[in-house]
Amino acid sequence: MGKTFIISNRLPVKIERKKNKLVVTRSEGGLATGLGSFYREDGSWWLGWPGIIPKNTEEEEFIRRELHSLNLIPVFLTQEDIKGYYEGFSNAVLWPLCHYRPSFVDFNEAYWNSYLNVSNKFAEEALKHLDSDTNIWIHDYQLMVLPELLRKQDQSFTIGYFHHIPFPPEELFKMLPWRNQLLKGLLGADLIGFHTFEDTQNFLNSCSNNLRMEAHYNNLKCNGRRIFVEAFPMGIDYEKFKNAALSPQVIQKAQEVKEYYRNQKIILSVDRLDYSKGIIERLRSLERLLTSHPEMIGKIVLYMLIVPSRDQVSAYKKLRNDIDQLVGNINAVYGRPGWSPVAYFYQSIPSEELSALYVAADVCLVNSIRDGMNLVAKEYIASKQIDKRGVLLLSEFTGASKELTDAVLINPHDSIKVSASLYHALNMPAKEQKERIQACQHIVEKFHVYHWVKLFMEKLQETKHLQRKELAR
Ligand code: GDG
Repeated sequence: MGKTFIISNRLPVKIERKKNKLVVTRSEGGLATGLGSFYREDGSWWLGWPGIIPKNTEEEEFIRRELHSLNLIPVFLTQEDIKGYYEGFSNAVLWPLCHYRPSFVDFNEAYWNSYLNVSNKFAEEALKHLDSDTNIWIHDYQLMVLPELLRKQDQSFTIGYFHHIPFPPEELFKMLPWRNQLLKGLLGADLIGFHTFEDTQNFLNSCSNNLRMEAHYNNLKCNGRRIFVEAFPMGIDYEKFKNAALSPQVIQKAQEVKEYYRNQKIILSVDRLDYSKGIIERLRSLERLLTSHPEMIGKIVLYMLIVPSRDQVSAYKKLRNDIDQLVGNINAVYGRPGWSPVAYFYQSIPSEELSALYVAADVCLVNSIRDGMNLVAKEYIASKQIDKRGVLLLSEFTGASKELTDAVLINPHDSIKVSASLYHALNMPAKEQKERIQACQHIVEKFHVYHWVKLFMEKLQETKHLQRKELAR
C-alpha cells in the first residue's frame, strides 16, 4: 500500500509534566487504535499538535526526540494559535455550524486568519516529510483547508480527508463568510469521507450551489481531477471491548458497581462536555420520567459521566454551569435520604472502569442533538457479552442510528417520548433485550475500525488509479 502519512489536529499521545519532567504516554482513542495498526509500519508517520506548549527550546527538542521514536512529528502551537485556530475557528465557528447550531457561531475574522495561519504551519511541517508516493490521510474539521495547501505544492500527491463530525445542509453552511475557501480547501483531496450518506449529500450540494460544480452521483471534477465523496461509517475495536467485558477484572468491577447501586437500575451516559450531546435534554427527560412514574423513585439512577472538554470556550463554560444547576435541582427535588437520581461525574476514567460501567449498565442513553457517529453507542453494544442484556436508547440524530436500527431510536427533543422510551427500556423483557443486542452486535462486530481503515485506504488507491487512467486518455 506504500507509506502513509496521517495528519490530525492532535497527536495520539498525552504529554504531562510530572515533577518538572515531561512524560509521554500513548492515548487510546478510537482513531489512535484504528490507525495504530499500520502507521508505525513501513516508515509511516503521524503529524499533529502534541497538546503542550514547551517552556524552552530544550523541552521542544526533548519532545521532538521522544515523539520521533514513536513515528510522530509535532507541530507546535502558541497560546495565540490555540485561542484563534482551536478554541476560536474550530470550536466556536465550525463545530457549532456543523452541529446545526448557527446561533452559537462567533463570526470572527481574527479566528479565520488564525485558522489559515495554523493550517500553513501544518502544511510547512508536513512538506518537509512528504514525497509523491506517500498516501496522506488528513483528519477532521480543524484541517479543512490543508488538502488544498498540500495539493498546490504537488499535483501528484494522494490525499484522503475524513470529516468526523456532521456536515450541515447547504443553507446552513452558506452562512460562513469563508464557505468557498473551506470547500475549495477540502477539494484539494482525492477522496473525502463522511460518516453518513446524508453528510456526503450535504457536502455535494454545497459544492454545486456555492462553487457551481456539477456532481455526478458521488464524484466531481476539480481542475480535471476526479474526486470521490463517500460515506465510511467509523467502527470500534470490537474485539478489544469484547475481551475487556469478559475479563475477570472488569467483571469484578462491574459487580462492585451493581452492588453499590443494588436494587436500582442503572441508566448510563458517557460523553465529553458538549452541547451537541443533549445533556440538558437528557436531564429534562429524566425529570419527566420521575414525575410521570413516581414509582421509579429510589429504583433507578442516571450514572452520568462527563469528560471535561473545551472549558475555555464560553458556550462550554455556560453549559457546565447549567448542568451543575440542573443536576443539583433534580437531586434536591426528587432525592431521598440515601438515594439521588443523578450520579454525576465530571472527569475522565481509565478504560477498564469504563468497560465495567458498560457491563453494569441496564440502559445506555445516547441522546445527542447531533453526532457524526457516536462511538459510545457501539462500545456499549460490544460490551454486552455475558448475558446479552441491556438496552441502547439512541438518538436519531447520530450517525450510529443509521446502522444500529435495532436500538430503541429516540428524538432527543421529544422529552415525553424519551421518558416513555426510558420507561419501556427499564421494563423490557429479557428476550427482546437479547434480540436487539445481538442484532446490533452483528453490525458492530462486522464493521470494526480496522475494516473502516481498510475500506478508506482501498478507495483512496482506487481513486488515484482511476485519475491516472483518465489523465492518460
Ligand atoms: C467525535 C465525533 C464521532 C469517553 N469518556 C471516557 C472515554 N471516552 C471515550 C469513549 C469514546 C470516545 O471517548 C468518545 O467518542 P464519541 O464518538 O462518542 O464522541 P466524540 O468525542 O465527540 O468524537 C463523534 C467520533 O469523533 C469519531 O469519528 O463518533 O460523532 O463527535 O471512544 O470511549 N474513554 C476513557 N475514559 C473516559 O472517561 N478511557
